[in-house]
Amino acid sequence: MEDIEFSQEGPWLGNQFEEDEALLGILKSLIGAHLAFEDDLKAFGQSVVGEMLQQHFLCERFKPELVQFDAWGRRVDHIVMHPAWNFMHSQAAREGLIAIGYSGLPFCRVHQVVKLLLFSPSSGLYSCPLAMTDGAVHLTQKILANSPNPQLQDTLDHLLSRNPAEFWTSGQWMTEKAGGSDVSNATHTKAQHVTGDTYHLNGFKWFTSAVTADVAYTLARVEGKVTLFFVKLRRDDGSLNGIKVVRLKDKLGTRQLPTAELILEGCEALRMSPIGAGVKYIAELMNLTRVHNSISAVGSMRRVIALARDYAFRRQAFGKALSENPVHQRTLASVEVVYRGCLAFLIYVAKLLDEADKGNGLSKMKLRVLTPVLKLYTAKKAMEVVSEGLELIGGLAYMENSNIPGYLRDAQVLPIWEGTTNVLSLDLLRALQEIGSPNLEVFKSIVDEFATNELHTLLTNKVKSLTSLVSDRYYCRDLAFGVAEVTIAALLGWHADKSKDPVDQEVARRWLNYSKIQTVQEGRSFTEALALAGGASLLRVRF
Ligand code: UCC
Repeated sequence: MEDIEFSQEGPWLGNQFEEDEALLGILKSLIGAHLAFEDDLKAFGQSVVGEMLQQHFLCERFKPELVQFDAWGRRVDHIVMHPAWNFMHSQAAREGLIAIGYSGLPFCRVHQVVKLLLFSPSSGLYSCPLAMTDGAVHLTQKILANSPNPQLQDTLDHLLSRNPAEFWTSGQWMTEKAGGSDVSNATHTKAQHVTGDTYHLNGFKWFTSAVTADVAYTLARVEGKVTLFFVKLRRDDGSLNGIKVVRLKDKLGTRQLPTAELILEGCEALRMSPIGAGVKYIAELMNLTRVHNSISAVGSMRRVIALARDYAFRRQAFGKALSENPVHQRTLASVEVVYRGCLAFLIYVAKLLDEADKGNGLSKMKLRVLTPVLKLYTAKKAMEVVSEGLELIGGLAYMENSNIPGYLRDAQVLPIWEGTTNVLSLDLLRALQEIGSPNLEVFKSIVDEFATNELHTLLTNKVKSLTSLVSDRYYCRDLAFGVAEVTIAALLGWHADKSKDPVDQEVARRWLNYSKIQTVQEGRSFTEALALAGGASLLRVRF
């Protein structure tokens, strides 16, 4: 009878900003002791485990539906989204999840990235339209700086609005039936000139963020050359602008998203790049969505670790709580080290974004090379950490009604969309050429900036050994992983020196082991502190 009545207490989540010692620590090291936006992050850290979390579950539970025809046979191509999706839209606007990044205030990009990091695992994947919207704002600003355009300016105002009724999102349609990586060759959509910069697009877009966005950037051929276009999805009367929704995609994960195949038939569009410069222009947008991909990756790592850590205090096995079991502690500590490494990398890149936005040329160069590396590395690590996190919780985390499996399903897309690991490794080679750093000078400069004493010699030698991989595309993936791990080693070592926190010092040491940069003796006494930092959630919300 006792067995029948037993029920296991599930994990709880506390304030996702306040409970994350690692996040506050790295922020203080990288941007200074006084964070002007700390109060905003504290408040938001609580919001993401409140009603938002319940709405997040609903987004996954109630998938988008396509209604192609109305009762009278009229083609409508309406995509029905659950109200939880609209809730996320309102939250995104009110919380300024796009606007904050463009406020011009000191470290506004870091502020935005950390807010998105907190938002992502509670966002019902609204993080995806926000990623593209952020990329679109960045690209639109660049275009407007060279050629003023009232329609585009009005769009920019909407994309930056904090008013839910006026806030717009943007899509990014690059993939066609012939492929998603080799965009230049796979783009078959044709643009037919109408007048001025106005064209009509005809073609088939194979993976799109559907017609729930307000505007989109896309590619089409003019005189046979791939060119960038801007599309407003609906006409003033609300009808679709020469767009037919063929079907919604049936996917392994990201089921919350209305990913759709679209046929463009006379879709009115504005040309936004010189003829043939489409890929180069849209890369501006893509580079930012790649940073967002990393935000999602690091956010999902953090969420499953938070769940697994809290659960370790609630679950008894072999006569004691999991939190008292040494091998359980060590495994939790090992994923925490990977999370902290990826987090430090992400916050550093967010700081570079801030500096680059303010015109710092060196930061722009670093950002160019680090963006593909950050994206590919964190995406792969998200798979590793999220999977381990589920295992740490056990069989109940495999059950759909625990609301945990979605994190694993959704993590699998991270290494695929926005450029696969191989495509991004090749992009690293392209970027090294572009910025004139053929022998990894840029990574040597990062090591010089951050690594001190013996770590400096160790990492300099490591970069030297990686230099031999630059000339051979066959090894570009090893190169990308190598430079990611060196960058993280330098950042963690520097952070530990600065904070003087023995746990940070242990993380930096364990990173060397994890990345096989050097074999070091693990400080066993730190395992518990690393695994269980913060303990069970105090300001608790049932997950
Ligand atoms: O759209 C998608 C799904 C939407 C959902 C998004 C959610 C995001 C995250 C959310 C979190 C929840 S997925 C589709 C994404 N597609 C991709 O990412 C494409 C992947 N393929 C590549 O990145 C390839 O490397 C290509 C397309 C760039 C290769 O094209 P090309 O034409 O062969 O490239 P080229 O000839 O090497 O480059 C053309 C120009 C060059 O400049 P110029 O003309 O001056 O020589 C390059 O230097 O573009 C420049 N370029 C870049 N510039 C190419 N890539 C970049 C870059 N990354 N940054 C700057």
